[in-house]
Amino acid sequence: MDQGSFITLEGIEGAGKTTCMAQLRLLIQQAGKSCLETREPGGTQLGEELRQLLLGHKHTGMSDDAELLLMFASRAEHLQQKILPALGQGQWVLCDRFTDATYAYQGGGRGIAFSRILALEEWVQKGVRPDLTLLLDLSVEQGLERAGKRSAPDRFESEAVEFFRRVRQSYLELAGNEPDRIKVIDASRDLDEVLVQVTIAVNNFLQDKT
Ligand code: T5A
Repeated sequence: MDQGSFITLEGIEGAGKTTCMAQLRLLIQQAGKSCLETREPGGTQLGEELRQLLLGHKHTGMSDDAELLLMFASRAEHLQQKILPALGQGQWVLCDRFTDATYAYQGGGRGIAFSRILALEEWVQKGVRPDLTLLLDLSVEQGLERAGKRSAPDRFESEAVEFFRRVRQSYLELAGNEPDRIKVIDASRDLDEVLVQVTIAVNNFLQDKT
């Protein structure tokens, strides 16, 4: 049986992850692979309920540690119920955000020590990490403008611009540390050009796999 791969999309708000997911799925399917499309926080019934708590405005003053632990609670369930079974069956898993988002938002954005996040990552993921991550990078101003046109701000989108600058910076540092896994896509371009970059990165990955 073909071995599946785990691909994630990352970036600040409005970077175009949802828009690029469709292209990603198309490329993987055209390569003859069966795939599972999912997202974090969420992806399972429990995860989607946690997502509502995390993104909604009911718990605006939630502590940073509670937020971090809820992200990993959602991830633990997601791995056990969906991601690991799919990979085990040779499926390709395409996930809108994963643990890089935790380093960027809870680490860079909120200021939680990376060592704490690493401890949770090791505990919950037991070595499972994405094989390829596409980081859609653009300025905070452009991202928030795009996100603002799409819908009313959620709990994260209500943060100050400085928060997102730290998130973006953290993402770029993660990419700098792992250039083989994390491919930076210039998401400030027109959609057509962004999709070309996504296609090149995915095709290179598919070629390396075979
Ligand atoms: N979070 C998540 C954490 O804090 N820690 C974690 O561990 C995890 C997993 C999740 C939130 O949770 C946080 C981060 C997030 O704040 P989300 O809904 O997954 O929320 O993430 P968002 O970033 O809010 O998702 P968005 O839908 O806002 O952004 P996307 O998906 O990146 O952007 P998209 O594709 O919806 O595009 C936004 C708009 O821009 C247009 C689209 O048509 C759309 O209208 N657009 C473009 N316009 C012009 N040119 C382009 N190239 C365009 N690309 C897209």
